[in-house]
Amino acid sequence: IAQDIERWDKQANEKENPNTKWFKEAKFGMFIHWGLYSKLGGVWNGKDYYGSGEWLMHQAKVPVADYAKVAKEFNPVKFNADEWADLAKDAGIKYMVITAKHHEGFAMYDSKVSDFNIVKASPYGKDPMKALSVATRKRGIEFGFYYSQFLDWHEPNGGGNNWDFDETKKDYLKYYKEKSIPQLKELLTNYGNLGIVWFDMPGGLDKKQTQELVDSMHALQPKSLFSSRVGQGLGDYRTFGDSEVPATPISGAWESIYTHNDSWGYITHDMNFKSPKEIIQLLANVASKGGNLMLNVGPDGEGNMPLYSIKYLRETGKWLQTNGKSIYGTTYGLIPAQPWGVTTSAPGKLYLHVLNNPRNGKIRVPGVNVAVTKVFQLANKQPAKWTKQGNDIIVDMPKSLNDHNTVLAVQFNGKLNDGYAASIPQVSQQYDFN
Ligand code: H79
Repeated sequence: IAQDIERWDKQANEKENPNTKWFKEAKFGMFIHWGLYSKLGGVWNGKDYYGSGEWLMHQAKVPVADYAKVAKEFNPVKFNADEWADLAKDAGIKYMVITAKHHEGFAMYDSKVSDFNIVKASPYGKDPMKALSVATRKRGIEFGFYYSQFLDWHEPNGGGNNWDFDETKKDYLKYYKEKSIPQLKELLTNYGNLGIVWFDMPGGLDKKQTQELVDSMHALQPKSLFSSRVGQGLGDYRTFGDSEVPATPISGAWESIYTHNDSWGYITHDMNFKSPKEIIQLLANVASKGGNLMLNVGPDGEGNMPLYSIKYLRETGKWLQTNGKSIYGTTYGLIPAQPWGVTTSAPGKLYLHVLNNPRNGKIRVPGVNVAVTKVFQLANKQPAKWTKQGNDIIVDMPKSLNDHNTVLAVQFNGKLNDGYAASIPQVSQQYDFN
């Protein structure tokens, strides 16, 4: 990991990959896990499994033949590409990545490579990915696919299934050659420009073979961004571990991934959805480190988004409508996290994300060694009172606080020193927080 961070930092400093520009500005993505597991909802033979719904086949050690029968009942008649794309748009999402095939091996699109797909093996008989790619792009949202390139529990030579198949007898290269690579080619050929191909869980290939895979895919779409989980230190941007935010700011293109409740794939009995406040604060926290948040939602087997996801994402979008300037197109905050919250920055602007409201109505911002011209509440442009004490500014919190995150914009002339480089300490405050 240390090596990985070093490499990514070096790459970011050396030469900016121009293809990552849109991605770095986007800040907020939607991840969608949708497959046969969505129909099962974390239940097999009447037994509830908690954790990650898309791992059900593995958790319950379901024989391939039994699992394949689920396809015959998979009929997401409620799926409406425009509704999903509208939700993403309303939520302030800038890119969407959906599972074309997860570890279960089922293709959620029209694949000629394997019959184990939604068009051939399911009563639905249509390609939802076609409709979704069109609806998403129509709204100015970048579209991309998740594809499990190594783990495939359906295939005798795919990685990960050790209950039906003997892992030691597998020919992984055969699996890559006959399913993984041809399916990836279909995805990169038949669905227009893909903003992202989200590889996950590498395995079975050495560095040279991984490079060949990347090159052959980039030959089809040079501008498409590949996640670092393609393996062997390759990929166009860095994806952190599942539900991980780095401790310190990181330059370059990177992403944190979280899921809305506790599972990626739909689970009937998981109601632990993050509130709008939690989503907004997570987004601010990730942006304050310089990265993107891709938040996952898990629609059910009929094609319905969970009602909590619809409600909470829309509310997140409302906050972004008036506070989006403090997120989109920003880079990491120039001072470290403070007791009241975190910061993001843009040229001439420091955005204060006040996540904890101080009881005395004042916040202290250290390390502002520039000429401040104005401090105002971003959402309504109301000026805020402030005073300077050395390099600190003390800002009076406005009367109308936002329940989720009150953003104050500090406007200044000149260049604010990078507080991280100058190692400005996190200041302690004498008062407590609501
Ligand atoms: O697609 C999501 C996960 O299914 C996938 N990556 C994200 C984006 C992923 N693949 N492998 N892993 C994550 C790591 C494996 C975690 C596990 Fe478990 C721990 C497998 C079994 C124990 C989590 C908990 C899944 C089942 C129980």
